[in-house]
Amino acid sequence: MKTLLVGDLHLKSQLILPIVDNVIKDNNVKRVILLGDYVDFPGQTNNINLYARDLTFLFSWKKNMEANGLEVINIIGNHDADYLINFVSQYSVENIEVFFAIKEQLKELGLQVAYQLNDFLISHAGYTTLFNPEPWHFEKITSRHLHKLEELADSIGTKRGGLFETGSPLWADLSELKEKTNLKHPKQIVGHTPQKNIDASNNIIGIDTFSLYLNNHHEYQVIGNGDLIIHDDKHNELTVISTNWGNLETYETLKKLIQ
Ligand SMILES: [Mn+2]
Repeated sequence: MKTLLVGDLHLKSQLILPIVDNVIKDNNVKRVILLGDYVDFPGQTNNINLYARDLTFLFSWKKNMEANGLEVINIIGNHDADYLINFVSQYSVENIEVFFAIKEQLKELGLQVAYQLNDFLISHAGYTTLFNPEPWHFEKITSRHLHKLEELADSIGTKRGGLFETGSPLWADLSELKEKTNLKHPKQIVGHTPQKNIDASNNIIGIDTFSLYLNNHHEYQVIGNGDLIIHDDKHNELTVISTNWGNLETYETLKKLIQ
């Protein structure tokens, strides 16, 4: 059975999931794992229409996939966790009523901290020596997990401006994860740290290839090439799939979406 893994979406579901749809069809994918950070977009913290439209699109996409017999796993990212624990950060949506509406929408998605895919441990940012997977990490997050989720959301490593030696599975920078990999889990696939492309030759694989940044002229630029990765459990094999992310159409559609 084939599983497709997709990096951080950051309110670009409407742009990325149609690309994902094609890859699913072409490769007979039966399970999709989204690696978290569904919300927040640099420079768009006041764009409540973007939040509303994109989360609605993501939610109906998931329902549609499930209706067609596919399994969709939603990993939680640090941006999503802030909403669940009522922490309004500098990159959260600014309108407080919208903040709570987004929190409810995220809860509806059914988020979890980690997923075990054969011998690959999947999470938003990865398990370093300071963190071990706990049973609740593999369950859908409910209100009784929020206290523990808060601990993960507060554990930020020095590479991301925190005080911890490394970040939690919501926060670890890819360099922290590579330097201090939890040796009980040598093979991990993560998002969270923007990558130019996916390099599947390492045991620690970063797949955040859809992230954008604002350049000096206040224009959005892609960082990565939109690579996706498929796991086939027949031979426990990974295959990198390239996409047409970052072409002219990407930028044109993006302009329309953020209006
Ligand atoms: Mn992140």
